[in-house]
Amino acid sequence: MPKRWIKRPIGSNWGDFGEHDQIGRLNLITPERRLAALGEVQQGIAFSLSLPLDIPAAGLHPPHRHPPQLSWPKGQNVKVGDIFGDPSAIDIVNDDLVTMALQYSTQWDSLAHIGAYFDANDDGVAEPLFYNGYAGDFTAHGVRALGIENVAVTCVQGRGVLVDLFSAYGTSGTLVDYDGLMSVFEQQRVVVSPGDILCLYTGFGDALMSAGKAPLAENVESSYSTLKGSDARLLQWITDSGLAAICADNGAVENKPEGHKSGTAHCAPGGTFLPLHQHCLFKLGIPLGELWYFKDLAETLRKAGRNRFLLTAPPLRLPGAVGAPVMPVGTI
Ligand code: UVW
Repeated sequence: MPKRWIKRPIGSNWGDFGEHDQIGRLNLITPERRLAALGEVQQGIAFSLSLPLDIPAAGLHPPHRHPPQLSWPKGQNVKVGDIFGDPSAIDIVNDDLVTMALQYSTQWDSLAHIGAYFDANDDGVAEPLFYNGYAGDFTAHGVRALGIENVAVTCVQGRGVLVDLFSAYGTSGTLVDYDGLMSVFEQQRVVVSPGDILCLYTGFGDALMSAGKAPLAENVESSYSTLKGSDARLLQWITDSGLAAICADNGAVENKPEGHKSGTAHCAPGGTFLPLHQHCLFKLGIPLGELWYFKDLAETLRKAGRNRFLLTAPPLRLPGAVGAPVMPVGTI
């Protein structure tokens, strides 16, 4: 079989975890690091870090990302006797069906979510590629490589490190660059080690939860902090830190470009709209979690003067999907 690439993107780790690797930096969550993460459990208290999957309400996503719609194709409270054949049976059954955009609410982006045009075979023509040089090939059953099932079987269980950007930046709409993140690390005595999962509590998840089913007010999203994806020092720190994954309670971890909703946005230097997505998903194989919910965990950790916990967050093991809902659990 010919090699998928002979030239890799500058700053990428393609091939470092093996020619056929499909889980990227999740490889860094070793048994030893998982055991260390278990050592963070001191009180036996568990927190759901998921929004209800029908939140956010309308207004955040483009129309193709639609909320869950439940239906009951066989009807409701169906007599089992009508299916199995003996009408004297007392049993009643309900089954349901859901259609939803897999990246509507609390989710992981797989490494097949964002790719880039890159000339990996060095023939002078850029081809559309994803992490480790995989092509975005689809079959009738979904994407051929890098699907979310690869993330699911790792179990995504390791040490979560929560950074409380909400305490630091509130609703000032700060774009957090390298210096901004490091100053919060210093204030909150945050240390990120290889294999850790960085969890960014911005407060936007709380706003979504409070809004419930009401449409979001116009500028709510931009009043919470996000990482400044175009900051080269921040991206270099992500490379150097060895973190395994990043998740946030906002819609994209990094800032989306102005005008993205109206289709009038301009891309950042380097030709990308989402530099942090490029850096993490495409170059380094770092999955991104979005629209998580950290309020209760964050308040408890803050009171206890802690920021580390055991995180267990496997996405749905849905073969061929490029993203999937997740029900993350934080245990302290
Ligand atoms: C895009 O909006 C393109 O991606 P994400 O949902 O990961 O922010």
